[in-house]
Amino acid sequence: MNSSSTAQVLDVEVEREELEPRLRRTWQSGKGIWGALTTVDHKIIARRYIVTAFVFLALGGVLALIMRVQLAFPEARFLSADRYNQIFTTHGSNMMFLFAVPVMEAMGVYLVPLMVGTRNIAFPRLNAFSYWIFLAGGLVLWIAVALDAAPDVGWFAYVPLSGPEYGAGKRADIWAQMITFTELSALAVAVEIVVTVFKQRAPGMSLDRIPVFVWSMLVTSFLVIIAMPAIMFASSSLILDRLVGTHFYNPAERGDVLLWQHLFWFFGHPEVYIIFLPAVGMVSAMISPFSQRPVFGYLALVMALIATGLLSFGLWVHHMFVAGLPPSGSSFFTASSMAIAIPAGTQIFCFLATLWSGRPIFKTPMLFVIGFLITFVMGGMTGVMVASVPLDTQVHDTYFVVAHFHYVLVGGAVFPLVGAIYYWFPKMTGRMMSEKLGRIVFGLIFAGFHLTFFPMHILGLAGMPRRVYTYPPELPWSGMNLFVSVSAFVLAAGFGLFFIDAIRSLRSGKVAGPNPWNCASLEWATASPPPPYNFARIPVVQSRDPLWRASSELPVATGLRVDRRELVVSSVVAAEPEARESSPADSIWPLVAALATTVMLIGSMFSAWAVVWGAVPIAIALTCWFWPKRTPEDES
Ligand code: HEM
Ligand SMILES: [Cu+2]
Repeated sequence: MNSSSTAQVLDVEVEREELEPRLRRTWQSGKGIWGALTTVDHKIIARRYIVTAFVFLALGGVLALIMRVQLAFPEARFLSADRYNQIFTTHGSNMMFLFAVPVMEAMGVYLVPLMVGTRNIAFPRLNAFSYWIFLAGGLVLWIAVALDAAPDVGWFAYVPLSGPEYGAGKRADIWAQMITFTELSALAVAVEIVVTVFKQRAPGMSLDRIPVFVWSMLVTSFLVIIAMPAIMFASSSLILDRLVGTHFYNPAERGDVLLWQHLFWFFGHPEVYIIFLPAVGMVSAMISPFSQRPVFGYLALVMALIATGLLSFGLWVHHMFVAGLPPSGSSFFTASSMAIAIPAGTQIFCFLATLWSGRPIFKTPMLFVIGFLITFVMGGMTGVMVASVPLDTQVHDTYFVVAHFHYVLVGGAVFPLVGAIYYWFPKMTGRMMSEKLGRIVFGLIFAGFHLTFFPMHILGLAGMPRRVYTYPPELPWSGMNLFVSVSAFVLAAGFGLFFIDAIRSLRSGKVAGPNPWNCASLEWATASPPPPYNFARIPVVQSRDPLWRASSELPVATGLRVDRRELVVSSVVAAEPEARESSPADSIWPLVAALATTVMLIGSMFSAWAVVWGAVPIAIALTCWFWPKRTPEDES
């Protein structure tokens, strides 16, 4: 990045008070709009990702409220059947693909480099690219909503409904291409996180000293890498069926409808762990400082994360119990679905043991941890219930299932996430959120959630099917539906207050020091918010809880250049420093490449030739992106 590479300046050569200003000059992103478009700082990109994902949460929440208004009374005419189909499809797809997965990845993009003590994420330009692609995918879906052309095929878009025979217009193509956008961006982030964790850890952070949150992001990233190609293949082959007349899913031409379900759920079940495992990591991070002890059972937790990851690929067929399976298949997938309760239970016991043997302080993040424990266990129980074929046959496609998966998704991931925002907000912004409002937010969200979703179990057992836009007054469902709808507004009020608190605290929150909660992991060893170079000197790790164990000051490593962006590359297992590597400078090409990719992907909904002609600008952008910079890459 610097042309005068002959005259190296190492950090040991500059005066103490000169070090930080010089590092800042080297690492700071540009000013103004140009700086914003070219930055490769993982913190800036992650903040964008998080804010965008929360905007999608709010939009998806508005859709949920609209559905609940429609369902409050029998035979309501607030929405047409067609609009209702678009809305529940967009709600589900948006929540899964534009909110839950990206927000978890984004927390990883922000926190993993800080937690492992490095100066930027691996492949920072790819990181910039992934954000732009994600944004484009989100815009595609929401513009379709505004144009009354949103997908109406459900979040799992089963064929033949989504195929060329029944799915008219471009609705299913929009769904399929939104998948391609978001999975592309998720895959990019997963690769960055794996490489950051394996090769950029601070000296001394051997595998058994990695924070549990970092482990959880590592396992999640592997799940993404293994699961997402299945859905990208599914969505692309669906477009091929629709656009150029292939027959992947057309039984009349020897295609296979069930192939769709297998491909979708081979991705779709691990997907819920892609959302849940980072949440386990967040809970592990939060529960330790607020119990004033290291988390109980580090090894058990890490093993449980890995076991959950592996098992999650062996149970996708439980989503297809009513599709007609051979009995041996049903038994196998019932058993494996129930088996995953073992690692999940292990995690819960570790958390309970941490609480039991610690001295808990009930600050807002901790309240959400408690909310998570209660709610997730309830969702897990109904999960074990629907893993059994006879029961699932009864409740399949009823509101019992809607209740079950919101318990695990909201209880298992959104509660920890909101707690995590309260917890890491001071690190990300330098200011605390309000403890007083935090308690009200928790109360509204927790009570609102259970009042909304618990009755759905009963509605489901009483036979109310999911994905219906209305129901006749003779059926015994109306009172309960009204109750659910009113409760949904309590829940929404909780989220509204949460947003207000976050925006208000940005400007007027209490100023937080570097480590306001007295935590042990490395992200708290630097300023809040962290400077562009993260750490003035790279910390050296000697234990699992570096900030609690270090006697006086954290030991540091030196020897990196300050006149160009450099970071330490370390060995996979022991994290011994191996080399210095230059870290890429800011660049506009990731944005240009993302725009070119967007044009190609949108064009390919209309003509297969878009892939051919669209490849040209992408190739040009990538060539400029990777143009050699004539700096020696690595120095040992
Ligand atoms: C904020 C409160 C929420 C409310 C009130 C709510 C409400 C609903 C309702 C009523 C349905 C069923 C629609 C139908 O079957 O006719 C539904 C479906 C769904 N929701 Fe939510 N939801 C909320 C949050 C979330 C979150 C946070 C997620 C994911 C992280 C999520 C994921 C889904 C999915 C995947 C579906 C299935 C869509 C489909 O059937 O294709 N929801 N939601
Ligand atoms: Cu599943």
